[in-house]
Amino acid sequence: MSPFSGVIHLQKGCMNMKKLFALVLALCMALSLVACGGSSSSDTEDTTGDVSTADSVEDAEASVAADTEGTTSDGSLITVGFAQVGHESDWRTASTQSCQDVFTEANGYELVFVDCDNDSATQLEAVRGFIQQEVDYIIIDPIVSTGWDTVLTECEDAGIPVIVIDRTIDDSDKYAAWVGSNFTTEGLAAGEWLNAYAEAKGIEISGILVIEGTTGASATLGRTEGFQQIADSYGWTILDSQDGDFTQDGGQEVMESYCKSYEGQFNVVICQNDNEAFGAMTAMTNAGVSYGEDGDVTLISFDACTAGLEYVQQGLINADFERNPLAAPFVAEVIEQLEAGETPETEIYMEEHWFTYDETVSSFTVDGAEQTVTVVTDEVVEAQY
Ligand code: GZL
Repeated sequence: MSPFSGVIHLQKGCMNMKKLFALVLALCMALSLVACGGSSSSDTEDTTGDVSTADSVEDAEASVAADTEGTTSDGSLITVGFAQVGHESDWRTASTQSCQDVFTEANGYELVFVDCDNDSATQLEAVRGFIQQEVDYIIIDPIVSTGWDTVLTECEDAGIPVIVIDRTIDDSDKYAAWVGSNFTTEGLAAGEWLNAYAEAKGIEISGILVIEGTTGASATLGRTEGFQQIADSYGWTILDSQDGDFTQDGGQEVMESYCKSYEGQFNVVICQNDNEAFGAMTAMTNAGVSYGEDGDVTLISFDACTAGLEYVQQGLINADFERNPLAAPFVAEVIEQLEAGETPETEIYMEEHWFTYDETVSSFTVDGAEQTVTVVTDEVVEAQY
């Protein structure tokens, strides 16, 4: 049943035209009842096919300020449209699951989910579809960081608040809040850990190969920029940096090419997510290249999904830099604030950790800030997303 049949839900700051019209209608009816000396009906009347109205001005105003968790003041479900990047990695699966676990009917939500299959045109189409459906809120994890201002303006005109998670939108600020972490910091941390590790192990870094994430994704841009800064500061040579699209096949394909083109020239491989690292491990094994704690190549990854941490624990991935995918509870908090007429923080940062297989490097600094390292144990793997 459509959440709109028979109800108006009024949220300050996020009223679309249909709801605005209904509120005006309700207020006019209430005022006309008062003006005629008539009494407001004791219960709401369904005045048109698809809305019921408040009994009085006070009721109409009260419902705007209603502070409800997961449902609007009149108990209707809050509809949330989620345009997800795709299904390219373990991290993405956990991100999707987080939203599906939080935005349930039992919690007062109706989730309209679209897997955009890593296609930007599909993602823009999904957001426009949410506008047509007049959802209450839109969540976007943007595949790429540009090309957003036009559709976000359409959301704003429709009175539908947008909440961005994980990756960033860099060409528009027409959204209520962003929930995530700093990709550049992740790249800086990977570089500074590598320097501390190489010094502790007496490794002379000969050549570095990078398998990047999806071109244009802020995750790729930030991790690349951060690590490049450190490489430049220590005079390291990055032999090549190619797009592995955050997938296992992509990582394997790029690494197979690297093993041919740079045989014997590299002793560090940076994969911008775990699934790329899994593919790179297959390619290096097939090419007879050893990696990890006892290998010729130091292998660094990002995301720190459960499977990635299992390889860290085995010493096959030397270090894994986490990105927390469980953003949905933070988004629910933002929605509650908006429902209550409050203004959420525009940037909400999630905690993340750096993992390794042993205590060779127990701590290091990034821009002077002390960083701690978590050694992967069974308990750490068990607790991961
Ligand atoms: C990072 C996220 C990236 C992950 C990949 O926050 O956007 O996208 O690193 C995923 O696993 O594909």
